[in-house]
Amino acid sequence: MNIIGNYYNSISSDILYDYPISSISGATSTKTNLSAAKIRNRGFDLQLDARLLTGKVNWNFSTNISVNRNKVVSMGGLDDIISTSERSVGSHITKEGYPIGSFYGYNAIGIMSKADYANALLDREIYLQNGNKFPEGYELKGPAVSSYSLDALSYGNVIWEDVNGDGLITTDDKTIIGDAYPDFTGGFSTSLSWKGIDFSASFAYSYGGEVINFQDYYLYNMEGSGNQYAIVADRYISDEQPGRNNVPIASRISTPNTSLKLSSYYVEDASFFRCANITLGYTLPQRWMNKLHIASCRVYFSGDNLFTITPYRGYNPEVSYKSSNLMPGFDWGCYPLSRIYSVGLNLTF
Ligand SMILES: [Ca+2]
Repeated sequence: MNIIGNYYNSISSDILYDYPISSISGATSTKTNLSAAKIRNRGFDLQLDARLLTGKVNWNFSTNISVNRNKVVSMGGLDDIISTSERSVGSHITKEGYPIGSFYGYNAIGIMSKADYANALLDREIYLQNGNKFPEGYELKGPAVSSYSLDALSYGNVIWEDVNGDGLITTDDKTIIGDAYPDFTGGFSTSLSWKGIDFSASFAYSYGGEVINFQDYYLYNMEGSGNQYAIVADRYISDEQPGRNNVPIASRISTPNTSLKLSSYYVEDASFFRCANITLGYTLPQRWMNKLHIASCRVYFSGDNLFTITPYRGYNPEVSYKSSNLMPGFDWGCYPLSRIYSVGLNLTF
């Protein structure tokens, strides 16, 4: 049996960054050296290999687990970097004290009931009377909203967290709502052989990573313009029929709800357990081969990506649509992993 462990604590500096510049110059970014910025990666890997049986039956097993924590230690005097992904939505932030490219958006904290709505109308009166702002020290009766215009207010809308506590939901209320980095990842594999038969299987898993499932932009907007996830059947209709899972009311105008706001609604658990490969082979007896002047002959059947168990609603929890390090874990309808079945014959002369 073999056990290998590695611990590392690595600080990267002299980081290259594509600094955005005005496109009038003919380019949209220029490579800059962020000499004072510091990124830390800290973690450990553990690998265990075991020969469980040797002799007539050979049985091996190996497993590994990796834990990595990524953190921007210093931006080197630079402002936070907000990265814009699709539909001009700023979806990721790189900020001191947090992992690179953390998810950036609004935090959904509930659904507005009819009582909340009535209170928001009371707040609205004060807001309008005071010249489209609240008096100093005013305490909201209802939830904070992004607009006190009547057509934007409705029960069944999402209640957003008023992060800066100013009584209105504005871009200043965007906050860190997750990140793509798993708590730990790993895998295990086993191989078994007996007489001419060989069998191997390998599995991979990842726990605690998240993905911005931006397909929600269309599939979860309830605007009536396209197919939706099945979960929207359980949406809020009234206080008597509140639905489940905090799905807001359907609306042709989605402004106050999910579509226009990158929010915690988009962030999904991307933990998974995947069967990466299973192979079954058979090496034909040597005495048959000798007659045919063949050194060896093995037939095999192999399957890749046979199944993935995941709570993630998209196709592939390991998705990365944006190739930028600053925008990890973003899904915009990426192609799923292929499940591959192969049948083969190995001949050696
Ligand atoms: Ca606010």
